[in-house]
Amino acid sequence: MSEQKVTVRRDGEVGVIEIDNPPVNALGGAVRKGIWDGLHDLQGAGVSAIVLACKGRTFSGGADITEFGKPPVEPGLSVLIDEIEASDVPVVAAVFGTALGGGFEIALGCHYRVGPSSVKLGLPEVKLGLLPGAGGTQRLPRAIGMEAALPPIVTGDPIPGDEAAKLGLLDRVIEGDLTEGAIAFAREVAGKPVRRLSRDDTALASTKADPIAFEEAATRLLSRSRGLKAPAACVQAVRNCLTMDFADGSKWERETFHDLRSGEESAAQRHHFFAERAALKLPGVGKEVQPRPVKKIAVIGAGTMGGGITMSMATGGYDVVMIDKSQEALDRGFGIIEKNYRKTQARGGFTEAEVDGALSRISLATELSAAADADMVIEAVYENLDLKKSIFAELDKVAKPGAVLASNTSTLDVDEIAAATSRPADVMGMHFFSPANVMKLLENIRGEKSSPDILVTANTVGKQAGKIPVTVGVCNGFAGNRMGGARARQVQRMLLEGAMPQDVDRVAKAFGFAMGPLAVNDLAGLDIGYAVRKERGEKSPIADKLAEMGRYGQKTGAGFYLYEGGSRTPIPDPFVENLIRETSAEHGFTPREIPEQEILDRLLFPLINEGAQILDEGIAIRSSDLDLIWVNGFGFPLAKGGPMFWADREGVGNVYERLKGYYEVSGDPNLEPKPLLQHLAKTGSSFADWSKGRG
Ligand code: 3H9
Repeated sequence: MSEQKVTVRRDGEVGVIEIDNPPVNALGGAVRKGIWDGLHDLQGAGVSAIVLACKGRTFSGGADITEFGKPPVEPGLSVLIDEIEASDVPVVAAVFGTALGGGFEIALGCHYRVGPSSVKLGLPEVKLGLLPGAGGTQRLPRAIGMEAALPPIVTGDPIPGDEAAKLGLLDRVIEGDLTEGAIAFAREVAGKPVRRLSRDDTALASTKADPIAFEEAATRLLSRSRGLKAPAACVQAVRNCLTMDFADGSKWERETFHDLRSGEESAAQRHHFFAERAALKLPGVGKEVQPRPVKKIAVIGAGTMGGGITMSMATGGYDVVMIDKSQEALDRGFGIIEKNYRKTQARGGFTEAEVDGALSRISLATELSAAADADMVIEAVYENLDLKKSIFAELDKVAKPGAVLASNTSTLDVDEIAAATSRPADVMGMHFFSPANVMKLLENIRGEKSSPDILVTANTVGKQAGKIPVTVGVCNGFAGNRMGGARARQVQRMLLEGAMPQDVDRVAKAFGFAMGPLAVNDLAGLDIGYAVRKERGEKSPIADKLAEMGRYGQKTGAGFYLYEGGSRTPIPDPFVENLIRETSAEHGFTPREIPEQEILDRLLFPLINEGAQILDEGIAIRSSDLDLIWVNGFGFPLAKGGPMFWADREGVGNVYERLKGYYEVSGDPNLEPKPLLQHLAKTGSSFADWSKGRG
């Protein structure tokens, strides 16, 4: 088996070990064994240098994540890398595409690295809730210094090839035939003494002499790490270079890697890695379905959503024409876009050239006819079915054949919108979340007649624009907001039963949400929810009363909480507490103190229960899609993986039993367990099991 994944050959005095393990040359057991054997065979044959090369589209995506949790297979990656580094003949890594995680660590164990300027070298383990576990935190600081090594290790963002060359990580930039170039390089370095990073502390000297700048950078990086364990472990691993030698630092790294790998946070983050990739697979849509080519996108509406969408698309490299009826609205919208870009630039999120480039790709127009040459149109006017239908009828006349016509509706029936055109197969929903230039989630809505290739196109465009696309079907609120609606009803019910807003929000925050649901309501504006309920004929006694009093939340200085002097800090308000008690009495409740566990359950179970129903109805394809939606669009803590993943870890049977208990005691129909939840509980199954094989 190892022969198939790794081949060994000679080119004169130079030995070549070549990995061939599609799709990303992950370093599974067979690959590691193949390299190990190849190294020893070539050393035994007396070669003067060795090139480590890879076939396919990329050098290596690192350790095989699918092997995690399975019994270890020798040789381990660290042992293999140490063995490569110990070689007396120089080993040259021929890197291209991406060298990530263990892939980069193996390249750091080699004595030289050569490759094109387009290569990306990175240690993204932190994004999987891990730290690099095969010497990366010890060798990278010894290669480029602790301060330069810290950000890529803590953020997981890769180092581009040209920067790697400047840092001395790439010993030669080779733009032509890489293997040939690497063999030629290997001939040049053959016979010269090798530099082993593990034994060279020179680059650590400046931080050892003065660690202040390092510590400041660490504090800055950790302030953005959402309290996750892995970034803090990454910092500590690098910091260990100050006090530990390579062997002890590596031991600490390896042990911490194993601790993190067996923890819940990493399990949740690995779940997300695979969920993001699964979400791009649509049932019945094979690999042969190609996206339509998209270069130019028209965005209709220069308001908050239109502006945010325009930014995302321009950042993604698309030419964007933003269309609005009034020049004034366009100028205002463009002004905000420019300000947002410059603000991000000032924080180091974009370079000046990137901002200039993005702004130069945006044009403005007051006529819908400006959408005529667009490959995709995204309508983002306010939520009104008649208005949207009239725009789509108009678009039908001006848009070129084959253009994807998408509505950024958050509630309306995409099929009705599609019916306003003569080409419903080209129509779908693309539901962005506010602020659209920041929020990662993109709920792509598959209309009844949407053709498969427009769904693939929307996924491709979404990814290119830095979004996490998830495809769902048409229903009221689609997946995310529909689950949120179920939770909102339960929150209001808990207030009627005796909980105060601060009680509910405290429990939500302790679970890991950045904000509690009532503080979120205040942020979004209580008038918004009120208007939606009115249109649907729904009621929410307490929220309705507050909205009717003009207490819209943060923007009016009062909602469920008070906000003093323009501050965003919610202050519990005795007036609201009284109002809640009165309303509770009006509805015949006897207030009680609700235990924190019950509050938490009743915050999470409605999401899970409604999620189960959404899956059962076929609105969402698989449970991991709902996790992506809630983590990336609704602030569900990443460390907990999402509501459906959390339910699986908690045990669907437990969730069902507790939910049933609350339902029986309260008689609240919103708490009645849905059939799929009951079915999984009764069969001892999980949402993940149920989702297997679905697309
Ligand atoms: C690590 O290295 C630990 C070490 O420090 C210590 C060890 C002791 N394993 O993303 P794509 C699959 S941890 C297994 O669509 P792209 C992926 O699921 C690892 N499978 O392609 C997908 O499968 P499917 C640190 C992997 O071209 C297919 O390959 N490394 C792995 O858009 C194609 O993937 C990382 O975190 C893997 N390591 O992007 C890097 N990687 O077709 C993770 C990918 O069934 N990988 N797959 O859906 C990536 O970032 C991207 O995959 C990469 C290619 C940039 C490489």
